[in-house]
Amino acid sequence: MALRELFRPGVRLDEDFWEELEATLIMADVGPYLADELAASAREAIAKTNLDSAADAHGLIEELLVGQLVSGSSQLLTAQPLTTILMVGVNGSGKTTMSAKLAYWLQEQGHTCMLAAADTFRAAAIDQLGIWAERIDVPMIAQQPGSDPGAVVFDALDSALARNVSHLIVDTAGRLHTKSNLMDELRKVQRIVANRVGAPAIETLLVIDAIAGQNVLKQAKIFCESVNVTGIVLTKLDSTARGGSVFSIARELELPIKLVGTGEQLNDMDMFDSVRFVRALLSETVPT
Ligand SMILES: Nc1nc2c(ncn2[C@@H]2O[C@H](COP(=O)(O)OP(=O)(O)OP(=O)(O)O)[C@@H](O)[C@H]2O)c(=O)[nH]1
Ligand SMILES: [Mg+2]
Repeated sequence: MALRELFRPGVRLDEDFWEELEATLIMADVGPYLADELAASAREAIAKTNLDSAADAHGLIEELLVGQLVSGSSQLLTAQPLTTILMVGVNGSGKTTMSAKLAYWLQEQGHTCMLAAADTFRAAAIDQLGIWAERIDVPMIAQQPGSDPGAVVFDALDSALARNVSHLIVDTAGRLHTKSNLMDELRKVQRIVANRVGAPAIETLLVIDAIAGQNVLKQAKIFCESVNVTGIVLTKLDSTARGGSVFSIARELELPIKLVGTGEQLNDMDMFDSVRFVRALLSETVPT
């Protein structure tokens, strides 16, 4: 059942309602523990009112869900003279695509960007970013496949500062959180940027695929333990009705969600808006 149906006119706030709310949240991938907690706290909040119809309680329950989601500001960092944005995450989560979308969006906002191809594992990865860079007319700094990502970033910082661009977006290789040597490499990249422009000028975005659901929490935690993650990017929201996993991730990690990806095209990106996100989740038809 979609949550929207739950709030249809005539539904009373009885035992069945609370059970259905919890079940529906679980189906939206909020996670059983959090679904139980959310339903219980909504019930408690509603008990303090004299509301007795689901339709009347809709707004309050929506507010409560939004409250659980918001952790810190969703605004992207702005630093002077240069903001460096590192895209990190497991393989295939959408880092390269989001790097391009973000550069495109920032340019539209009047900023100037540069891309750094720090995924040096595969020649195809450099080419993939290169094609985007050409399409959006953003300069890209790259080296040979197999070169040190730290060296690429070092070069890119030089170029970005010399050319006076406002944002350097660094696309890193997908890596499993269990590979400690690769996590060390990421730490090194972060250190190189920090040495050059200072740690507060780095936005490190953990890119998470919404389709992966609840499983990503563990990997997200390890990324956060390894590097200083400053925000979450949730991709592929167009492919799933189960974006609810973001509730538990945002809460557990105490990180703001900053951007969402909603498709494969350049325009398929939004700044995260918690109210809109919850509304979409509430109106989603979840398969039963
Ligand atoms: N539907 C949908 N597809 C997306 C979205 N973002 C990325 N993709 C697709 O997901 C696939 C992987 O995207 P990439 O950007 O290459 O992911 P990546 O994290 O850079 O992958 P690796 O570099 O291999 O770790 C591509 O086919 C993208 O077109 C999204 O928001 N929605
Ligand atoms: Mg990539």
